[in-house]
Amino acid sequence: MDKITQSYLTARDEYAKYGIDTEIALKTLRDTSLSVHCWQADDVGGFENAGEDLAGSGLQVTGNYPGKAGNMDEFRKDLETAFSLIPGNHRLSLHAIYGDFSSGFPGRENIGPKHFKSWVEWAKALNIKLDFNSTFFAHPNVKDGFTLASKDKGIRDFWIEHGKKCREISAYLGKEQESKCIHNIWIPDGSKDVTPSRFAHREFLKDSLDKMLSTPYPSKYMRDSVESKLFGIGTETFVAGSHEFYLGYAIQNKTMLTLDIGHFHPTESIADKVSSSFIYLDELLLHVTRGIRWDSDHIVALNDQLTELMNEIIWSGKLDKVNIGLDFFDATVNRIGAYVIGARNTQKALLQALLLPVKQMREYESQGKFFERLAIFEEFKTKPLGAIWDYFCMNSATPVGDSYISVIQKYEKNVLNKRR
Ligand code: RNT
Ligand code: ZN
Repeated sequence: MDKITQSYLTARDEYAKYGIDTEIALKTLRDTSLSVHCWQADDVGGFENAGEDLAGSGLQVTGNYPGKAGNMDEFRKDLETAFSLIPGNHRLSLHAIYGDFSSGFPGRENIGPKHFKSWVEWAKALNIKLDFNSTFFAHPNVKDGFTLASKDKGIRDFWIEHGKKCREISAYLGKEQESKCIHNIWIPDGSKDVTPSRFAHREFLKDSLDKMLSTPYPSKYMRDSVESKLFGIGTETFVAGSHEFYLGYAIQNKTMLTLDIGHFHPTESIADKVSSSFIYLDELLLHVTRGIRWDSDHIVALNDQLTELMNEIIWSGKLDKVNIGLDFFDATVNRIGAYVIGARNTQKALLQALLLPVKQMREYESQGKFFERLAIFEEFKTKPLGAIWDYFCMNSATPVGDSYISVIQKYEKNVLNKRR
């Protein structure tokens, strides 16, 4: 018997002592798809080729690591490589700016399903399902930092039209792939300094969203999800789409809510928001990321923020109602490596949560034995999770342990370094 299986069996017995079935945990992990964000692959660049950068959008990608994908073929090849190193079957989350505009870019207000046909073919061939995001940034119509919440009707109408087109595209993707496509809505709207117009902007935002979402689509094809934020670069004082704004909007309009780990006060955790959200909402989208001091979108690490979040999802019994999307971008390291670290850490955190002694913790709790509840929880932090994870990677035909490093190094040498 190989060493990985041997270690797995020992670990399996250890967990079994606490009534935890590692096989069930592994099946759940295998069945849980991440929605992998496409934008780590090229630093949120896209294929519009309109020469716009991210200025004024509240997003900041730093770094200039060589080998960035410069066209659709390179981009897809990089994604395929990243997917091949992440165990399990996953989804790809596309932004509207990543359409196939080889026949010409018609403007964001005019994009349609035809610009995503080649994506559907690509995804079908690889058995990858797609999610979608309208792109409300990096565009001249971000006027004084505003889009849907702008005071200017022309600006609002432009972005409403873009959003409508993106919803149509999402429904097309969902129908083609026979799996609901989540359409995520995030706008950068806000103001650097004091404004007496918070209420006005939020009234405009509500009205724009109402108009944008007025076309109904079957929920088996697409669902909208709204993503809040506390502050961004250039919107330090005021962000129109705040948490309260969108929580209210989602409840009132039965949309989904997106919780991005980095979009709250730096010490505020979204783990505690999961159970509260599910009192009123039926489904969530996560943007798993890692903020350092601010919403910096660092590569996801296996840290407390993440493990607490996964624990809450499992403890609330809502894993099937939480869509786990990733959202980070780092241009200072190998971009494929960034994907692989971040995605695998997200999976590790989920596996860890699936292997906690929750039955025993609940039992202690019902007996008022709170020292024991904490003790058993803490003890599990040093249980042999790594052996279970390695076995999962091996059985998923992906590199075990750190062996993906050399695979990525080889790809860098043979493919990335030969670009341009
Ligand atoms: C920005 C939001 C948003 C973006 C992507 C590119 O703060 O997190 O989700 O990261 O749409
Ligand atoms: Zn996000």
